[in-house]
Amino acid sequence: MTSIAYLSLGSNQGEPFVNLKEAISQLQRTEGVQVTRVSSIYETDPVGVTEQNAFLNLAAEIETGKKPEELLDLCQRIEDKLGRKRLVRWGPRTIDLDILLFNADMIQSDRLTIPHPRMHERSFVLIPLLEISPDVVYPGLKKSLKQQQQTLPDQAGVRLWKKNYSLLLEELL
Ligand code: GSY
Repeated sequence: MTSIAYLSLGSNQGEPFVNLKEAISQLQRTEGVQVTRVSSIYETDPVGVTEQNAFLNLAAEIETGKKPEELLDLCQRIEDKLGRKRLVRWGPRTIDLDILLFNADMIQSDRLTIPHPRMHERSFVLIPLLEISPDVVYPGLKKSLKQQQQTLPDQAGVRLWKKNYSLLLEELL
């Protein structure tokens, strides 16, 4: 069965643009994964530990035959390959791949909580996500994600970094 999943990618160490590009490319090259949409790239103020470099963030939609835990394994393998060290919680990172949504499933296991438990509080996640899928549904939330995003106080911390640039097509649109 094919599932649709949404991922949030972020980087603020090394060469963030190169890291995002490489992560998308590795997803695309994985059997059983098709990257179907990639948002613009946004420069975003750090959330959590605020004394660190700004991030580059984007959202991606994939179609996959993998199960959620297999997708998590893949995301962690890509993070490891790109040199991510899990040192400081909320701290700087070479690359982060978070699973936001998996179909309209609600999943709670030792390793995985889907929908991502903090995604609806973060403009650096919601702005790119709503760009590629304006009507996407967050199961269990009473309002739309668009309405939710408009209430967030951190919107000014999310700025388009490369307008109309598609990492999926690797070209200007
Ligand atoms: O949760 C992902 C890593 N992360 C980020 C991020 O990707 N972007 C911004 N702006 N702040 C962040 N804080 C953490 S932790």
